Amino acid sequence: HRKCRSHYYYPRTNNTKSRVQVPDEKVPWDTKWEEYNPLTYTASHIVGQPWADPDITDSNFHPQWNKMDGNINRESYMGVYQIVDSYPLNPLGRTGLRGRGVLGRWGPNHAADPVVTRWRRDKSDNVEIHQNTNKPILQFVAIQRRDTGEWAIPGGMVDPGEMVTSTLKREFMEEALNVLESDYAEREKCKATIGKFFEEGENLYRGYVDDPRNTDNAWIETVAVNFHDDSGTSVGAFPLCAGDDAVNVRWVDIGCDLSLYASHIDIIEKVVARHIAHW
Ligand code: RP5
Ligand code: MG
Ligand code: MG
Repeated sequence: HRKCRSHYYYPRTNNTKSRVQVPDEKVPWDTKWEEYNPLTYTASHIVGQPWADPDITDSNFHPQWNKMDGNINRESYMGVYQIVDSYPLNPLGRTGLRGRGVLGRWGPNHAADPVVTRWRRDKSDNVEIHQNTNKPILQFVAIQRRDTGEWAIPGGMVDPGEMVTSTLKREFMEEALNVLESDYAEREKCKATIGKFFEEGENLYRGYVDDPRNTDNAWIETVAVNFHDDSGTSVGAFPLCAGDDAVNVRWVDIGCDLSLYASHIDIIEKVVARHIAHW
């Protein structure tokens, strides 16, 4: 089985060269660490982007922390986050990097993760049972990320003012069905079928994602929702095609040995429990 993971996901570091390595015991802010003095880094390519905040010191920037700020959601599902010297603090603790890194928003950056599942079936269309656990094998639509090459849930950021339910559908269609490159007729046909399928979802998780892009002052939170095709005749029978920031897409058998991006495996573990499937 997977090595036991602390149920408390400490922010991980990604490009280690620019991050201070934070030992687990020093992650929580209330653990004293006088010498902690990480780099402050905000990627140049995000400055001025419509989806990015200005710098904290910008005189025109008056963010409303811990609430809806116009059509930007600056509330955290983890509770009220602290503001120290005008900077919002990552609710999980130290990440080894200050600033925004590659994230657009100071504080929470809201994402949505559609977990589309079906049962694995054999040639005679019977649901396959795993011999070790005697439980049915669940599959989910996974994409391979362009940035890290890791397999992941086809999630994406919630646009300002966008409903999470729309983000879930939009990101799935962009990354797993490549609608951005389909013609108008195909896109409308896809929206009709998918629209119906995405009407009924089950909330799996709302909260912090242990994403390698997280920093001390900017982090990703998500709403993960399961859309299950029990008969396998709806989206389960759709031709998948990777698009946008996904370079590959496929139905992946779910099991505890899966290695997935960020803390996605923990979201997948919740969908297993929901369907009493093999793990
Ligand atoms: C993860 O990053 C979220 O769980 C979601 O899957 C994804 C959103 O970021 P992009 O896919 O837009 O990079 O933390
Ligand atoms: Mg996307
Ligand atoms: Mg994405």
